[in-house]
Amino acid sequence: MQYADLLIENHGKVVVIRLNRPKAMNALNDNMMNELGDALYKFDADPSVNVIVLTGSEKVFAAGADIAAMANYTYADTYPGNYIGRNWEHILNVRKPVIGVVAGYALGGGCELAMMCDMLIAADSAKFGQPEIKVGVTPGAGGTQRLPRTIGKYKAMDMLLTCRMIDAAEAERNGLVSRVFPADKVMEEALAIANSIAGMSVSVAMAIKDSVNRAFETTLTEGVRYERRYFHAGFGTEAQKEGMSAFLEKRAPNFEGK
Ligand code: DAK
Repeated sequence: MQYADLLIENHGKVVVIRLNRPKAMNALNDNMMNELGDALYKFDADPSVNVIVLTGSEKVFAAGADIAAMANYTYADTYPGNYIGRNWEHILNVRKPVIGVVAGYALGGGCELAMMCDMLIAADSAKFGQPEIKVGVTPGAGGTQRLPRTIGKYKAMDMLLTCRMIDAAEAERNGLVSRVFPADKVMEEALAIANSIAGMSVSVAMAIKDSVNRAFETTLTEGVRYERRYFHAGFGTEAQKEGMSAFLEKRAPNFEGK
């Protein structure tokens, strides 16, 4: 599978998608976002893939939306043209786990894309920021919504209004990333984590992802009801029979195809 702005690597049941526009700091443009949507949908539908890793290079995850591409956009190009909405948010439709791995800069739209992943792992070189105000716009892909829900209102306001970047350690302290590794080890560690998830039942992983995401869209009572339906339905699956039998028989479970 060949893309102009992405690199694809297969690691067993894990596929790695790398954003790849090195000359423009992986700035996100229409072609890259169209390709990303295409790749994500293909791997989500591919039974040989259980987990998707989204990353950039060692230097940059993505330095935001492509400023050169959008500098001359008009209101008509963006609102009727559905800029962002038309191709940036395919990732939100992916049902398998998507792990974001950030090394170097994740700025503006790059930080927003990272926040659309299900889990974030960072290299100690990572820097997160929402500097849109400096180029005269508000964030347009969830920066004012996902950031405060993740790190809290006051930290988010600080980042959004002052353009201050936070490093990996601060991002971990504030719950934006779950784990930080030295830059030269981050992909190895991230692949180990992704492979451990890929060894579980893909359908259970998908149900957990769906339930956690539900928590951000509904009340606690409704969210727990939603979770409970998956839990009850789980007793009709091969994954539950295999997982619990394996525990009782003191052997490793085999969730292949379950
Ligand atoms: N877009 C286009 N090109 C970029 C870029 C970007 N976001 N970021 C970097 N580049 C390009 C640079 O122009 C430079 O190109 P050449 O001059 O070599 O041709 C090359 O990448 C290397 O960049 P630097 O020379 O600047 O490299 P440094 O290491 O010195 O600095 C940096 C790295 C990441 C700190 C710096 O490049 C930087 O500050 N970049 C801009 C970061 C930024 O402001 N990001 C936010 C972009 S605004 C909307 C919805 C969403 C959005 C907007 C509207 N609507 C619904 C309407 C989202 C907006 C954004 O994301």
